[in-house]
Amino acid sequence: MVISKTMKSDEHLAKKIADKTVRIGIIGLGYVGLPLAVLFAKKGFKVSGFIRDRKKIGLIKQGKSYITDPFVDEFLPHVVKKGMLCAFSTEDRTALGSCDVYIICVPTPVAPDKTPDITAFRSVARLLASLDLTGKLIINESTVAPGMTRDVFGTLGGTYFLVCSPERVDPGNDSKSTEVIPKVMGGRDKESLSLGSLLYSQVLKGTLVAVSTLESAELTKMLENTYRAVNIALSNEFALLAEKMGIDIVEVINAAKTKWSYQAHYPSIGVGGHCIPVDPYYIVQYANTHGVDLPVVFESLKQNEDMPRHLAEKVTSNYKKGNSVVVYGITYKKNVGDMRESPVVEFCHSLSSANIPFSVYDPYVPDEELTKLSLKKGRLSIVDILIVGTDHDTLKDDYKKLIGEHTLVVDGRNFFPKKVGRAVIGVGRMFV
Ligand code: SAJ
Repeated sequence: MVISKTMKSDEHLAKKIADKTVRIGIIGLGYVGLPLAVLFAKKGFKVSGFIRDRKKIGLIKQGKSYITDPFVDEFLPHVVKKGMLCAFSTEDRTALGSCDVYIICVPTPVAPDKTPDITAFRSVARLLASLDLTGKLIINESTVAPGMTRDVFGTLGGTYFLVCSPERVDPGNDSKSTEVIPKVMGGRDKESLSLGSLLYSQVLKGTLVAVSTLESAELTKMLENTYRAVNIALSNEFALLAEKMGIDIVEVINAAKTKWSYQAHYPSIGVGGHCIPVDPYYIVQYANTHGVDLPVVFESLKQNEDMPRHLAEKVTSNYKKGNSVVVYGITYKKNVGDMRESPVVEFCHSLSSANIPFSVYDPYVPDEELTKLSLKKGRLSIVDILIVGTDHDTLKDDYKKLIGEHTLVVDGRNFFPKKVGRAVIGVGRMFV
């Protein structure tokens, strides 16, 4: 990216970025921030990572990861040992003040009533507002509704640059590391956008997609994740119809996939994670505050949220007193250890409410996490009812130890392509 001569006020920062003497501060070291911190450090930048959890600071100092990410597993020990990545408490004002660039990667969840909760997002703004930000660059990667970056980070005092570049991490997908994913970004002004582009171009191989404003970047992320939530809901709705008609919905989806303009989404026990079931509530609230209703979005969210109950009904209607019941997999999607917003946790609550005793087996979840949720740890032995909560790859081997001729399988992920055990009741399909 050529730095044009008119950019007097940011030439100094541009030069530090170009010669990698800039100090990068990444605030929030979770599924988004930690891979990004390792990537910048691996590419030769000095990175300070900021996180509240002192235990995690200690783990990083030992070069140990606490997320499921093969790239971090491989390179974190190296960059920490070389002193290219150091972890600090968010309270460490000296370390914070020594950075030239701040990349915000804090969670933006919803409250139990589904209203956006930007407490962590706002607390970062308060931290930065206490510093001298002159000539510095703030980049927001956290997912927020249009206008929130400008509202919360636009008036912190001093002359600084501001960019919004929403994260697009896909946990558990090794083929889509942070380095290769196309990067959308919008700047408060052209100088900010140029600095953001220059910085990311130093570490990313994916396309840099510049948009005209901060709000365009925010709405881009909202659209792409809401699109996914709505299309999953469409598949769930068609699955309910297919169940009534005795049609195999997976066969139908795979046939539809042969059409160029159809992108396949699959029905399941539900939609979890910190993105897809959450982000659309930000845009629903934003639209409503601007007098616009989004009924398709809102109804889709409700459809997805009803799937755990729908699956639980398949168990309660087949359960006989004394049946042994195991839920295989409780995380929100396969091959990750994350239980945030997991529909399987919701499903387990429904079983408990129906007084059905069950245990949970998930190779990605430590026993203490199950204990925290008052869930009984299951074993790999033949059961009367097996529920597929999460279709971890490990199920390919484990199922043989769980399913006997009499076992009923309630397959929340349509993992099984044909009958096993006594019968398989899937989501929009059944094998008897
Ligand atoms: N799910 C379905 N049916 C589908 C796809 C997903 O029920 O056809 C469920 C999953 O089991 C999971 C939830 O929806 O519970 C979310 O699935 P996901 O694959 O979208 O998982 P995430 O949350 O890790 O999504 C991430 C997101 N990345 C970011 O927000 C930055 C999302 O934008 C991506 O679309 C997604 O990765 C991806 O493309 O894989």
